[in-house]
Amino acid sequence: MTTYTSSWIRAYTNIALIKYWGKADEALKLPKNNSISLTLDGFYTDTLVQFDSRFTADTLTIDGQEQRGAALKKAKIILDLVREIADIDLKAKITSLNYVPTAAGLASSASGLAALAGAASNALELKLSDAELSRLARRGSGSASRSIFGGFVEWEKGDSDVTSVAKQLDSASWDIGMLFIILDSRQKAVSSSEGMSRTVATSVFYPAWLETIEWDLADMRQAITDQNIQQVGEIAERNALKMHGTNLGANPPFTYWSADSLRAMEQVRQLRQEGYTVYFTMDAGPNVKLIGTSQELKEIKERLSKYYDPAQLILAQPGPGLTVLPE
Ligand code: 2P0
Repeated sequence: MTTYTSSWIRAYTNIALIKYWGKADEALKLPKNNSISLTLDGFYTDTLVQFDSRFTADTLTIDGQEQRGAALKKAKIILDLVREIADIDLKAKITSLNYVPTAAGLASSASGLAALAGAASNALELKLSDAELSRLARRGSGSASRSIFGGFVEWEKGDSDVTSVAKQLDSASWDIGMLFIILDSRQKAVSSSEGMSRTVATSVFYPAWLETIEWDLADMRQAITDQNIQQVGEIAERNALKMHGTNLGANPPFTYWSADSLRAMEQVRQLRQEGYTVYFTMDAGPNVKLIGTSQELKEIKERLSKYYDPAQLILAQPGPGLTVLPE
């Protein structure tokens, strides 16, 4: 009988300030462009992986629910890779808990696949470096490569499985936070994978996205070095709008925006007119995420509470990278 002792591993979610939008290699999940994100403390996934010769199949339980289909298939990508590295063929039991506020509808794939990469590697005592863990997490979900690290993180697109990894840019130990406006928790009509592949294949605006991405990346790196929240916010907002613009140029065109998203964006512009240094970003869904200092975001949360339920407004601070939980 072969058993390994394993620990619970925690990974926090991240939000991109410069978006990952488009794959150069679908199977390896190599992106078309570098992306820059902020790892947050508010939302995370805890995962335990156990390999045991008594198991007859790989199993995955998320929040007590046994998963089959797409979630299990993604998890098996990571399991197969660690089995190959360790040169074993034991089956695994994955137990995962998502700490995302109820009905928040936030993608858990970044924290989920990063925690799985960490936990699977921990279970087999692989002693992978952070770069190797980032590479492993990437194979599950592109954005998960960034959740291995805390603070500001850049995922280098690279040109091979080995070189496409994330690294920390800055620990974000200065005053920057996010306020999530949760507008809809339903499953999105166009998944991010489908959205990005349709955009790469058909959008007349996609070449412009690639032509201008290096400027956004360089400007964002500088803004982070300068700890300039206004610059970080301005660049993140324009990059998000540009990403969403590429979707409108796809065939058939699509958008992740709802009427409520537009209203929230307008509220942010109004707050700026009143003197707040606040900006927004959006991902593959209708929720709007505000970027600002913790004090201003606290005031803004208060101000917006006349339009939204308390559960729709969630504050988050910069968070750490992959963490081994105590026994
Ligand atoms: C990002 N998004 O940079 C971008 C911006 C959504 C919008 O990464 O296909 O779940 O598993 O690599 O990582 C969401 O995509 O996609 C995402 P796959 P993933 O955060």
